[in-house]
Amino acid sequence: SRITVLSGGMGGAKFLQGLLHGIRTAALPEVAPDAVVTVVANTADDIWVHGLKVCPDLDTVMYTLGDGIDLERGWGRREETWSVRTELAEYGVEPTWFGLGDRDVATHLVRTQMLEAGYPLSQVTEALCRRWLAPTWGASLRLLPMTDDRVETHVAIADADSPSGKRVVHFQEYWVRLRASVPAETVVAVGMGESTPAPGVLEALTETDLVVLPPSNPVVSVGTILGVPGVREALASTAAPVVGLSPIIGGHHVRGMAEQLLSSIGVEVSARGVGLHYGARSAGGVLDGWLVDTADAEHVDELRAAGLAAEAVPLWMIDHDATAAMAAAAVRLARPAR
Ligand code: GDP
Ligand code: FO1
Ligand code: CA
Repeated sequence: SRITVLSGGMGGAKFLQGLLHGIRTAALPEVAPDAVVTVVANTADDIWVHGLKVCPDLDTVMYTLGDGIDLERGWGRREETWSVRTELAEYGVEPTWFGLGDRDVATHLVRTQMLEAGYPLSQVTEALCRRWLAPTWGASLRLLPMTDDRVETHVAIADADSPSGKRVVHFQEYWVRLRASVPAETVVAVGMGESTPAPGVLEALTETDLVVLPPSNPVVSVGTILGVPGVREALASTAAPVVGLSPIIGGHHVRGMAEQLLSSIGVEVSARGVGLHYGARSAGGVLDGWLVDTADAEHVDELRAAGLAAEAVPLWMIDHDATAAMAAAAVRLARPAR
């Protein structure tokens, strides 16, 4: 079996942990233990800081599945030290609000050196994953950036001092410095229109047995992957079923800033709103099936009426078994009722 997952950072990584656990423990109906999982990760969170290219979602997936993640923070390395960050702050070098751990800096140095030597991001990622994923997962797990081109999410916020009344900040500043505490007037992925899918991405969508949209941020994680020219068309045409899981439970995100971003693009902050936003493939959208939490069971009929196979199951990723059960529900939803 081949399964392709479109992922952001923490939410996608947590889902992947459960999916891989489910595969390994044969907890997924009719999914062979030697199934191959391909992750297509969002790269629009990427930021150049202190001359280094930082790829938060790629690194969160890589560190999480390579068991190097700091589980508390949900990003960066565990057993981290912050000497470089402190020294940079001593020099008064901005941005001081974006913390780079010492161990994490090594990843960015390797990535930046390879990029500057001319290697595309997909080959850089493959090289980093030889350390982080290959020993544990071998050929059963592949991590691909959505594109090798530079795409960055930027957010327009109100700014009384600006003639236009607005100011644009990088997504990382909006989230890390501002904690999404002000409305996102406009969310734009700079460079998206000129980007092309990274090598292997379209094949991962069309030559697979199942595509999963995990409970990642629908706007700045899954939305940006869908925004890469060619991706939506591949999803519309793939023979594989496409199933998603709601990152919104009971009208709220579990963590992060999906509420603010969904509101800024005019999508209702609910399991129903996100499901209808992705839309049924039969109606020009990208989904065949959509899982909502039991708290949102009342939406199931409406989602079905919109052409989606829909079920309400527990969607709290409290541990690997719970997440594996979510993955099993997605697999079951993808299979036409026998
Ligand atoms: P990020 O790039 O680090 O923000 O991570 P993702 O975009 O992959 O995932 C963020 C999303 O994960 C948020 O919108 C959360 O609501 C969602 N999320 C986190 N934990 C859970 C969970 O246990 N269950 C569900 N359904 N969603 C979750
Ligand atoms: N998140 C924070 O809240 N504060 C930080 O200082 C911070 C630094 C950082 C450095 C590298 C990296 O890969 C991620 C980092 N993040 C930090 C998390 C990052 O903003 C998120 O992982 C995603 O970009 C949000 O989707
Ligand atoms: Ca992210």
